[in-house]
Amino acid sequence: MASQICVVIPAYNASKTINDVVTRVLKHVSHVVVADDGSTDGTAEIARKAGADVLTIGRNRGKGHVLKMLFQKSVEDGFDAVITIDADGQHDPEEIPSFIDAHNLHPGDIIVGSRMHEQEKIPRARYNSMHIARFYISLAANQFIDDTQCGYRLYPLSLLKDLILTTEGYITETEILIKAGDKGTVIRCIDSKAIYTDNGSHYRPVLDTTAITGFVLTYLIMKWFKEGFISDRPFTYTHNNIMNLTGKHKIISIFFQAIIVVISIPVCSLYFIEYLTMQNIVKNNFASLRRRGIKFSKIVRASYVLPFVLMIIIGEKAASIVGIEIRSVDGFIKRYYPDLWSRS
Ligand SMILES: Nc1nc2c(ncn2[C@@H]2O[C@H](COP(=O)(O)OP(=O)(O)O)[C@@H](O)[C@H]2O)c(=O)[nH]1
Ligand SMILES: [Mg+2]
Repeated sequence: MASQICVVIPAYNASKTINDVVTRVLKHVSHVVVADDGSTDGTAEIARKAGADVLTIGRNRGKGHVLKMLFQKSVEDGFDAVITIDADGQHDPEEIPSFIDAHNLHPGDIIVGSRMHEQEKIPRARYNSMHIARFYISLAANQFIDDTQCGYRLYPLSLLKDLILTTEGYITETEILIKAGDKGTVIRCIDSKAIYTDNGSHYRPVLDTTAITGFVLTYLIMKWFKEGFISDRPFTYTHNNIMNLTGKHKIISIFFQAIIVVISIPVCSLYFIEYLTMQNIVKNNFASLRRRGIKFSKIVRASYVLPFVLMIIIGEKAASIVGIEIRSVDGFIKRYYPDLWSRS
């Protein structure tokens, strides 16, 4: 029997676009749920009129929180899989059949829309950060994921039910990729159009990027520790891992991640020594890298280069303020944050 699939849309102050998105989505699936948590522009009412089922949450809780509520509702409503699509028109609903086709061929996989093939349409700063993000997130998820930041995805609900998700806001979608990938789930990318409009973003570049970076770095450091000493395979996710335990309390979690980020560079050097010298003693160390032929030196190099990349970006910004356009960082990023799976 074919999977029952619904579309869920987190929407926050999306009154300009939500009618069009819901109407176009309804051409492809019969059930659409929009979750609105405190929009002040009539988003919920417009979505309802367009034919969506609307979940109203009193105050603003962020994209991740709302997504988790949508997943829960979809499970209760008896669906097998959900497609998530943004409310601001950045994804083309005409691509829904491609997601469903990919799901029918690979029902256990997460299907992610990738916009990386349309680099010229993506704002340069965004593309560069997506490039660096996928380098680290792919390592944590045990596979190359072309676009780790796209919100247009299909998730099998049986898989989501089996993950403990502790984050909120914009981190949750990264958390799902990492935890699912580190459990052995295949994350499959299909081409998706890159649409950048001026409908406004709620993403806070410094705050949200810092939060995602903290989560990913902490996960990686814990994963490589575990690979050496506890697990006997490259997949290390377990329900009672330290990220899930600390994640139950926001303050503890922030504190824990802050400490790990501060010590991450010296830890990376210690890991490199362990990688080079202790394979015979710590038998399974860096299993996820060794089995793929990925050299730890490339990860060390990328991590040491990161502060310089940030400095170049700041320098380029300063130069552009006085009218000088420099684009030196793009090549740098391509070189130091490659796809380790296909090129190693
Ligand atoms: N319900 C809800 N949706 C949100 C919230 N923040 C973002 N979204 C939705 O998540 C999607 C992506 O958010 P956006 O701010 O456009 O992020 P960007 O595309 O990464 O810049 C859009 O559909 C937003 O309406 C939120 O706090 N609550
Ligand atoms: Mg957007």
